[in-house]
Amino acid sequence: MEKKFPKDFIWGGATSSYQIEGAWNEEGKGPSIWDVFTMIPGKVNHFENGNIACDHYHRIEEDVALMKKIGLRAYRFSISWPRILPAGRGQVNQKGIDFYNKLINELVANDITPWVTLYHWDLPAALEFEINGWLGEEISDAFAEYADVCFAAFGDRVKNWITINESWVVAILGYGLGVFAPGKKSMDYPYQAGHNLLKAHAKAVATYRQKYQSTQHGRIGITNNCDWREPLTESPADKAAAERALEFFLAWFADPIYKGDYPPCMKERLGSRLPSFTAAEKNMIKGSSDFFGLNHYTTMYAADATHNREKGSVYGNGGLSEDQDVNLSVSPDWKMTSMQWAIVPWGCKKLLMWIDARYDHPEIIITENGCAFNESLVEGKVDDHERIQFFQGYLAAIQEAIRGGADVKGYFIWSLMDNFEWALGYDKRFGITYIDQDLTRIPKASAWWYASVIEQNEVI
Ligand code: PNW
Repeated sequence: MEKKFPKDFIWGGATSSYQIEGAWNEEGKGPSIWDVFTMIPGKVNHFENGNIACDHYHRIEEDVALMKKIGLRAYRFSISWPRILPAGRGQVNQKGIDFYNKLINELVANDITPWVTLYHWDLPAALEFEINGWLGEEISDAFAEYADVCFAAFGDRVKNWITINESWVVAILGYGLGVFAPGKKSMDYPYQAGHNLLKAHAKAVATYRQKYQSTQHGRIGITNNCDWREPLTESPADKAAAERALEFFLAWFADPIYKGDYPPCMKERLGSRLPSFTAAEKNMIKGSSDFFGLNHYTTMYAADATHNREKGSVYGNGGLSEDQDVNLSVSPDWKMTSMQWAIVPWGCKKLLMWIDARYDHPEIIITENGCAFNESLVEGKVDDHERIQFFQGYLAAIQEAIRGGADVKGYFIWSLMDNFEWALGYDKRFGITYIDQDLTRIPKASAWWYASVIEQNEVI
């Protein structure tokens, strides 16, 4: 069987600003909600934080050389909003602009295409205090102002823009379960935050299209995350539950962009708890993504919970499960990563086919996929056979989806390097580069395997 990926397939690695940069209070950077959140005892495992993280801020050359060495063709990173605008709006921090200019220039000089995310969760703390963060009416304009500064400063070299990373995580984990910054707990906030995230995305895209796209010739889109939900049984009730779970996860953010409004099942179940868009807003949001950015990690079974509602688990669950009437579970046969996320490559294929069908064959870029394993270091080498198996499985599943008709155009591994895994701290190692206590980077074996995939453009 033909095992090649398309010739122009994009192979990349991904990171985010707060997880790798460090330099949290250097050269004019303002505090972000993650700087503040990590100061609160009990929020992060071992009371860890991103103050130093991978020290990437001071190691641009070393890190880009590493990317080159392991064969990355594209690099997805995020810009720290409070590094550019320390108070969230108004005054620009030139040192912040200089830092990203240096990084982008280094990438371009090494033939690595930059893919830039504007928001990967490090909201300027000033905006949380002053305008209530993602719950505030003013936030979408503030985001568009920030995006405008970035397009003007970097758009001559950056041709691939992602507005927001994983609105679902921001809304559910940050405003529903309260396990991520800003740590709010509510049944209603997630839907309000989600509404503003969509408006912010659309305003930034409108700014790009009106002011920059015709001269800079780049693309702009959004990245959403979604696990696959497999019906637990063949019963119509469980099949409907799995579909509902996918709608509350992904269609929540993708339907407005591809169809112009929230999924009917969310409107029905949530009633007035789900904000509504004006006609002008619908127009602005519909068609506002040049590609379908997808982060995918795992799969769970979904069962109808209408008569036996269980509360979801706190981390990595299906969102506010009470609103969906879905019970989630895993099979004892599935192998788990150290996140306790099940390894189910066929779920990835099914999700890609679901997206292809529901959104009328969009161009899909997998902007994150990967696994955490706590491999040990033996004589300077990392034993990561489990990671290699993970990538073999998922890449083969992606090939099957492509053969099945899905238009998958790129794949970014999460992550380039071990980094600050949010509320779980540094124990969870997602990197294809192992970072030791002296912040030395050691490529894992899979990095070499991965490079050979890129080299040969095929899965072995
Ligand atoms: C993504 N969940 O986060 C993020 O984009 C990365 O910053 C992160 O390091 C990576 O995946 C691994 O966690 C997620 O609970 C965090 O379902 C939590 C969930 C999903 C994605």
